[in-house]
Amino acid sequence: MEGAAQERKKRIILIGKSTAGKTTLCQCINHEELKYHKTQTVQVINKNMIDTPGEYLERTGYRGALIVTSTEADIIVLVQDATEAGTMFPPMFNSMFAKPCVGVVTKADLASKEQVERAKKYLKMAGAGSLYVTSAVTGEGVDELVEKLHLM
Ligand SMILES: Nc1nc2c(ncn2[C@@H]2O[C@H](COP(=O)(O)OP(=O)(O)OP(=O)(O)O)[C@@H](O)[C@H]2O)c(=O)[nH]1
Ligand SMILES: [Mg+2]
Repeated sequence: MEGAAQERKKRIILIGKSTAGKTTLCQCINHEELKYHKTQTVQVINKNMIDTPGEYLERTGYRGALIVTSTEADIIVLVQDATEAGTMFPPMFNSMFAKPCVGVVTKADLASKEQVERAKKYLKMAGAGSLYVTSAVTGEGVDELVEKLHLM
């Protein structure tokens, strides 16, 4: 896509704690090799995905940076690792942004049904509307996410 069509593509911002799987999800969406590297700073990927470091969520002092960075996005994507007991998202976290907010559960390949349900519950409490259950390893749920969020 070029020009105007490119500009019409939605832009998402991925928010979630460290190792939640934000960068890996971007790699999977882009059909890249899954390669672990810690995200140190905000990265715009493929012009339509804003990848953030987990610290932006984990450290309350970074909340301002998160809000400012999110102004560049159309949709807020909250990323929750299914294998993680607990969440960094406070209740109604979505209200910080005043933008549509969706939830993505990652690492479904490693998780039990109960763990996936728990992750969905955390995302709902955080204020996510639509929920997507994904695995970057098996590709589960990723095409649906790309299609529904108009990422390609
Ligand atoms: N099995 C499995 N592993 C995953 C999946 N997604 C991510 N991982 C692994 O989880 C680890 C952390 O993933 P990242 O994508 O780097 O996490 P991140 O959210 O970008 O973390 P920060 O950059 O620190 O904020 C890596 O070792 C990934 O390989 C998944 O769907 N399945
Ligand atoms: Mg990362």
